[in-house]
Amino acid sequence: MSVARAMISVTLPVLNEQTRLPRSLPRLGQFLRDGARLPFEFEIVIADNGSTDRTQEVAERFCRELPEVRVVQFSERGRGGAVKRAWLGSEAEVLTYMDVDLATDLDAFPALVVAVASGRADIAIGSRLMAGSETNRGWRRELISRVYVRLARAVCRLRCSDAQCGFKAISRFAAQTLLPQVEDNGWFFDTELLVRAQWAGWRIAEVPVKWTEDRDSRVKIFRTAWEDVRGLMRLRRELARNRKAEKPDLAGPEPSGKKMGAKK
Ligand SMILES: Nc1nc2c(ncn2[C@@H]2O[C@H](COP(=O)(O)OP(=O)(O)O)[C@@H](O)[C@H]2O)c(=O)[nH]1
Ligand SMILES: [Mg+2]
Repeated sequence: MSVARAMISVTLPVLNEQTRLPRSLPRLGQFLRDGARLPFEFEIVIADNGSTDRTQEVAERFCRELPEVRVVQFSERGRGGAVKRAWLGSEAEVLTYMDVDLATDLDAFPALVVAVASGRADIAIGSRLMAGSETNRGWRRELISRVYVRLARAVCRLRCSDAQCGFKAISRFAAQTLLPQVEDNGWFFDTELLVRAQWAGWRIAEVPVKWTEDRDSRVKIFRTAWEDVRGLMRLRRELARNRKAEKPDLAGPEPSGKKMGAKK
């Protein structure tokens, strides 16, 4: 396989995004074609589960007009489930997703992809809470985000500085191994993916991002926080059971170290 033909996939999970999708998708397409300076082909996958507005119509129009755009549609709600479905259905070597509001500045995207494509990491995540990040958001979400990540670190031994930023990349091999183990299909999906990846020894790289809050949000903050806490406790119990049984946490990766585009 030649480097020039390697493919990255960018999933845009969407729920009732008839307004934000037409603003963001052309910008993203332009960036991937001209701005990103990545030597890879790309596809954009719009993953829509459960929209009740005109999102489907908008997505299908983009799909007809732009050859690099695909749409996947299904009924169960949840951002995690949408990302999982889109990633498992893609042939690309590097699978990424980002929120459709483009709250994370696209400037960080090449670093995210290169971390995985080069073989340096199996997963790369945008972080709003590490040195070099710039975050512009209200105090309430800032506080919740900081408290949550501390909790995840204490309860589940997470070592990342930010779990929930909607800006992530994963190798196809890691995705195919890890995704079937991830039970959550909602907002906790991201944390569960990272926790399971760390338990099993996959390598995670963090990339600092510029992040600007878009106040148009699908998140129901208290319900989501409660579901996140329940998710952490579920993983905690699993960790305790595994320790008691003296099992290795989960099957880890075969160290591949293979770079994307390397000859097979
Ligand atoms: N496919 C899908 N996408 C969702 C769902 N819920 C939220 N999203 C998408 O997830 C992304 C982040 O949502 P947003 O409301 O901006 O979250 P916030 O930035 O954390 O407030 C957006 O692209 C949403 O359209 C869902 O149930 N299914
Ligand atoms: Mg948002």
